[in-house]
Amino acid sequence: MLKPLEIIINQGMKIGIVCYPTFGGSGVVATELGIGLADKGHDVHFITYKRPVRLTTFHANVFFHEVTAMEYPLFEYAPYETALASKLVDVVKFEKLDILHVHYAIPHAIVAFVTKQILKSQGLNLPIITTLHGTDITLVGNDSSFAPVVEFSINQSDGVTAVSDQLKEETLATFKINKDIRVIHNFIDFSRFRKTNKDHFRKAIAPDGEKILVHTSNFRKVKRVEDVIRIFEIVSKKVNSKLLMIGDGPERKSMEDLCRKLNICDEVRFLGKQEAVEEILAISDLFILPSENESFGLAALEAMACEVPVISSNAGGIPEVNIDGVTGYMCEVGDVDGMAKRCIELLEDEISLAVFRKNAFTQAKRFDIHEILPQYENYYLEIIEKTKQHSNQYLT
Ligand code: GMT
Repeated sequence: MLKPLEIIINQGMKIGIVCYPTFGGSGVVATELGIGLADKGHDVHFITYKRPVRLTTFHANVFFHEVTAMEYPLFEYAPYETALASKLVDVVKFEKLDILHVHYAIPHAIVAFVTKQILKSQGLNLPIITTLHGTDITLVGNDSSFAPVVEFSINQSDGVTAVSDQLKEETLATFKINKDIRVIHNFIDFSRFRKTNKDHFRKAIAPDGEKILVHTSNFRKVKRVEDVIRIFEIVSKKVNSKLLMIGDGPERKSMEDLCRKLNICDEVRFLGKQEAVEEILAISDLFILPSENESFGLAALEAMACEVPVISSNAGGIPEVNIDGVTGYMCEVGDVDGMAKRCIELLEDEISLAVFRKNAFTQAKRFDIHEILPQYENYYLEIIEKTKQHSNQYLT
């Protein structure tokens, strides 16, 4: 089944990608990666329960296979994992995939392992790669209801990547891992995320020349959205400003209530989920990310690519993206006063703000998709080759 490497290199790879199709960072990274690989001539097959939200345009090399788990009165929850594994077996065999890349360990890594075992019983050897994104290791993955499966399935993957050095270290500290973990940082597509002139839009949001602060997230506890509001409340007393809140999630309602209580509703706009985040970033002056934990902070990188400096916590992998005193500022988690003070400092000093804007862009360039994509391609080839050698060992 495994083709010679020269043929794969010449013809392009046939890659299966499994991810969450939602607005979450892991799904966004997986989708952008797949599109980027398809642009380079590989065939990319997305296998998931819904068309990924960022997969908006037609691409000749991109295929989407929808997974549907059959409903049956006996099932309180439709068994998605079983349906996904069955779909994967079918797609791998029919489309002759060279490799399967799953994003977010739960439940995708164990489903990939099961798929591999089924194919093995039919004489096929499928290389599988798992990319760890963050909460699949930290908040969720280390919970005792998931941990044994997460550890086992990571160890059973032929290749494992993490989106930051810090996430790799955290994985090694949390689980007994006998696999080498390759760090391949998240990336950004500058053809989409760049500063464009949206002055008309800026005038609509901030007609009196107010500064614009912005936050994007899934509004979960881990994002500490309340800190964003409290930071803004302090800032708005000193600097004429507006706050744009992008995204949706469990904390949104209570945050809207908090804005009412603080009497800042006229200054804060909740925009909900947005497809064209880059248009809002293009008119923003500062990005706020006070997260409790963040393996990387893709939202911060998207802001920096649009020349928006970041005021953040120093949690997890954020320091690998935001450089304190250069591309923005970092404070301890929960240091609302500290973050507000840094916001005011920058917003009141046009010259520094302009320098930080340029620095943010320069730092974002390090994560240009064109730099990171070849790292994935090379890693795929390395794992395909290793898997082949491994199966030859058993055949001889
Ligand atoms: O936020 C999550 O619960 C999971 C995940 C997601 O799908 O949004 O986010 C993680 O993956 C992103 C992409 O690799 C990273 O940029 C985020 O930092 C990371 N979130 C956390 O670690 C909380």
